[in-house]
Amino acid sequence: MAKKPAPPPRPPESGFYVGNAGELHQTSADARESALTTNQGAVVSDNQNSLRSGARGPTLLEDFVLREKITHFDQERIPERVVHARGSAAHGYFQAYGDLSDLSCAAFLCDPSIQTPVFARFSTVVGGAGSIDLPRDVRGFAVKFYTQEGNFDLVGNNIPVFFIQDAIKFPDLIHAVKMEPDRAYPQAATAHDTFWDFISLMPESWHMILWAMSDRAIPRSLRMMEGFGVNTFRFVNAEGKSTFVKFHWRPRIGSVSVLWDEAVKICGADPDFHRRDLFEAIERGDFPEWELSVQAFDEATADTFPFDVLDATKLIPEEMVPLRPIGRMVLNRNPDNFFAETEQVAFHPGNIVPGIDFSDDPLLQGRLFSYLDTQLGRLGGPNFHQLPINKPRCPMQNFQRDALMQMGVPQGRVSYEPNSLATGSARENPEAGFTTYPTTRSGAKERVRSETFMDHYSQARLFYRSMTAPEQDHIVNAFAFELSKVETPAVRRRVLGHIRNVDADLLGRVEQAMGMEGEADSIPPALEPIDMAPSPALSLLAKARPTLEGRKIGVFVSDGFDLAVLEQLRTAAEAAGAALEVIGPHIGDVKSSGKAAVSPKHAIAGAPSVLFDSVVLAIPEDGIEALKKQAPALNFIRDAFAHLKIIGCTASSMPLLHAAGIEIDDGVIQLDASQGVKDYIEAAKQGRLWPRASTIVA
Ligand code: HDE
Repeated sequence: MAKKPAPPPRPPESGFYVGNAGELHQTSADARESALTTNQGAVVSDNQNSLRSGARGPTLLEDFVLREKITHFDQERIPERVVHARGSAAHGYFQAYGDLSDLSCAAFLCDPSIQTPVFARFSTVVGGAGSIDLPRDVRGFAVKFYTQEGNFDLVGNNIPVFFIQDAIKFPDLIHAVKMEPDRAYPQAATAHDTFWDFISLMPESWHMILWAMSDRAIPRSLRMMEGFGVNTFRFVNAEGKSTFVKFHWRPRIGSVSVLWDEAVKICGADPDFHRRDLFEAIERGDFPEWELSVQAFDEATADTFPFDVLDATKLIPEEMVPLRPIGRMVLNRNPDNFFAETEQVAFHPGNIVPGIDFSDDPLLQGRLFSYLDTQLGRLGGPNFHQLPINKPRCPMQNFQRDALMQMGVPQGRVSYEPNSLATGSARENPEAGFTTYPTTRSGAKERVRSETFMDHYSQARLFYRSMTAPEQDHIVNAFAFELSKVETPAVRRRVLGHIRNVDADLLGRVEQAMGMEGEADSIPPALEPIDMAPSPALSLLAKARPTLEGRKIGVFVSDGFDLAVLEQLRTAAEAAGAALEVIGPHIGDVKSSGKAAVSPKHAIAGAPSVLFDSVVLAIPEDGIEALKKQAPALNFIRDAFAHLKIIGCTASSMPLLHAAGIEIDDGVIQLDASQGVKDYIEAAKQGRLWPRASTIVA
């Protein structure tokens, strides 16, 4: 092919700087394959300057390159999700442990040799797409399984119950919790009048409220969250036998939460804390992993429970129906493009495959309408299933045609069924096709709530009483914090009235923390709550096991630090499954005592200790005086201590601890003592030093 003449040299007044970023423009027609083009395929000759009449003259309307580029940009945003707008996601796979055919005929659950691709999206509920990662909030935990029999979406949360019993209350709940419509604040926060006003008038929400005030609502990492299907589903086996199931996800590295004071500070230091954590863990090959279990029970067993399994404000204590592990999910690949995948993924609890079916839970029944409806508006029409992230990975064909953004080019003259003109075209299949489980329930058509849904407080009480002492303290503090932000005293008093129905001890503590002793309203419960046996499985702390897997250690060094200690620490931390990050007084290289240069990942001013699970101070003697005068360094230490963290410390760094006003305790481990690094790692595996909470309240 004849070569096009090279473009004229760019005039110096273009004014751009390429630096060492490589060639800015191509010079030969051979480069057509990688040439920058318009959406119509025309190669763009100049992506820096719009077409104008003379170097200083007006821009011309005929500049189709400019207009196409700007028009596309103007339309870049699509409506964000009305709830769960802020999310982070990853690809991976699910693999069954064995044969589940006694319960379900779903192929992906019955064959352990099948690796089913998945896409999991975690989200907050209350804030917008650009809001913070650590508000007090329930987290979405949605997984799309691209099974060989079609897509199955398990669209759950990190809390096993929900605020309301009937879908018709969902818009009210969400309007109440979101920013108030006249003032447009607070963004991503439950601590305001409209939320608590609504809650104070909705006794059914009280079990969920206890969870929302607990540590579950401020997880340390998306990788460390439990997940739940919340609604009761059915498994159906090949013989047509139905079993009710509740879905549970358990993270392999344990479930951990941050403290409220940490959450508040993390939101300032790194609003993308969870998103970054998930992305970076996957990039470094530390793949998040969850075990999927079910609680399986038949209808007769369900009838013996003192609550209704169709009521999504109730859980089934594991002590009553144990978890049966059925497989595991590993997330091992970050999305290539946030918008194309994380933003455009369309979950729908109605996406099920043979072997899985719905229950009559009225919340679930409403959800089955809502998700498809919301996708139509958000993704602009009924062809969103053709987007790569939503496409099933098994063969898919039918006679649905046309509509906005049709990306396929269907062939032939037939677009209906039955037909005799297109032999071999798609046909229904009564044997392999999805058949709905034939329930027989029927009744009068009426707007009514079942009597079996009327107990609103017993499980809230069960939850509170199943917590360890620190977890109970956090619930008390959370109530006091939230209600102190409520401006209307009558709402506060009404909320206290519900707390009375949950637990008298809790009421006393919250009233005292708020300075509102004796002010609780009297709210007669619809049904007198019962005392259930505590369920230790509900407590995160009670089931925590010592580990540093997936955790992050921040090591603060300055010039002249001991490289041997850093290397020992790194080896020990990595062997324990933790990531170690070096923090310097600045971002430029820091020199060890032997003059080895180390590049810190962070400068101290941008790396408060809230970003780490545990911290280490490795400051040489002559570095102390300067740091004693620096607030970021002192706050780094004070916060680590107040947040009950294990602090590793070289002997030379001790004066800095003293300068920060720290009283040495069992959670401060001297590293250069014999076995120091080993002792530090063992201590750090415990997470926090809870007894320290008696001397300092964060
Ligand atoms: Fe959702 N929910 N929801 N929800 N939900 C949505 O669908 C809805 C509920 C959950 O990462 C929306 O695509 C109703 C419970 C997750 O994309 C919308 C009701 C649970 C996600 C919707 C509920 C969830 C959503 C908004 C009351 C836990 C994010 C955007 C009956 C089991 C999925 C969208 C993602 C998203 C409706 C209650 C989980 C509006 C009507 C209970 C994880 O369709």
